[in-house]
Amino acid sequence: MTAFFQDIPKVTYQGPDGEGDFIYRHYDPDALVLGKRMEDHLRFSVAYWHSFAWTGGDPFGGQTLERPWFGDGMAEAKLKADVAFEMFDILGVPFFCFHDADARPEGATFAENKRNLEEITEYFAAKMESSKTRLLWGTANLFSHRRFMAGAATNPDPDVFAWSAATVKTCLEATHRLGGANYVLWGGREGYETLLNTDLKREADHAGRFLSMVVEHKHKIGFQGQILIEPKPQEPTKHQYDFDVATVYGFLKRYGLENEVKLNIEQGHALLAGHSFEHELALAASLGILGSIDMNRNDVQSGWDTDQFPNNPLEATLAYYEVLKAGGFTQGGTNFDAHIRRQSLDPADLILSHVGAMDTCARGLVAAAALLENGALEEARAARYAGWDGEEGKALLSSSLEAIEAKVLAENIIPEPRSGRQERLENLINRFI
Ligand code: XLS
Ligand code: NI
Ligand code: NI
Repeated sequence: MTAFFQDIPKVTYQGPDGEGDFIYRHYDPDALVLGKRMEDHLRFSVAYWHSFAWTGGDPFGGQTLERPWFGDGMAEAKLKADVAFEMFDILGVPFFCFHDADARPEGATFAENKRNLEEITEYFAAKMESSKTRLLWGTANLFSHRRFMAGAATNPDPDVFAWSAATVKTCLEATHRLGGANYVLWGGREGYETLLNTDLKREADHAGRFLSMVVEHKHKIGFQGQILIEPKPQEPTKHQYDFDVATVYGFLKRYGLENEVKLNIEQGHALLAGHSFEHELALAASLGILGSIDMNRNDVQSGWDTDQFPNNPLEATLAYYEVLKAGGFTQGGTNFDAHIRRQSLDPADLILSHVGAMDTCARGLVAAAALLENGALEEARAARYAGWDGEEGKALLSSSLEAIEAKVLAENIIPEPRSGRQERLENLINRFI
């Protein structure tokens, strides 16, 4: 045991009337929701980067957090892993996620990075033997180092493409070694700062080829996890190519990858794209590409990805309603790609941020399940389209403009507008929160 979380007890479910801070009031892993354990529905995951690698910096000031594992060496990387697995155990979370750069020291060469990653991967593997926590997904950080400032797969310099492809190979293999359920690609610098120096067609073709190579390698090594793209519209680049669900679907179709790649959808990114989270989830589900979620919210007043822990049960309800309606997670899960605030210095803050978020999501899941079981929302939706279920409605879709014109004239069709009943449905949702 390290000394970092000393005096912090293991967090367990005590129910809504339990006493104290370090308890779950709603997250009861074994409780059955729609016949499935809550833990198996939500599949919570801790994000290694925000919880253990973030220093508290923002654009106006540097480090505020001081951690005994901050440093460049392998010893620090291992201490970080020790503390991380202690936190997974305190929280009882079933999963974690990491980027190569969060977990291993940065080397001077690619070979050194590869060796460092392999060493830390073995260290993780040893820890996982005595931990219940599994790997939800691994990923490569192809955006922080200055070599990636003009992109990774879409960089104008073939050497950066090569470095990036080689790096993704090592990260996919590390994920495979650790039994990861998914592999994520978030295109942190895949976009542009100015169109004036950018060849859109070439960059898209390179990104398409890059992703195809990832899929080819997945099959070559027998990785069974899902390959996931994480959309985001802007930040850090002015325009990011993986803008939103619709854009990524178009990209996957263009390069013939729509049956190979699914999406990891983040609440905050949806808002940056001018959508709601539930819109992005519903659209991905309707396209058959809903893979996993990053459940971190943005502040509505800020124009950037603040990555806060979720604390709004209504938002969580609407999100899990879409997830449940789509059949729930199979390989995906709920990753907290969220970080504590700049002033949250204490080890306890790190634990309590997750506790609150997990309780919020649990409330959302339970409400969503009850809403789905109640059926009134789906009944209302079905009733709204009922005209299409009859023979006449169906015949219309296999008709022609000419035949339809004749029909409208012959039957003197005059459409009668009907209420969308939005307020009734909003009130209905509120009854389940
Ligand atoms: C950044 C992204 C990032 C990905 C993983 O905004 O959310 O954290 O989830 O690279
Ligand atoms: Ni994000
Ligand atoms: Ni994310």
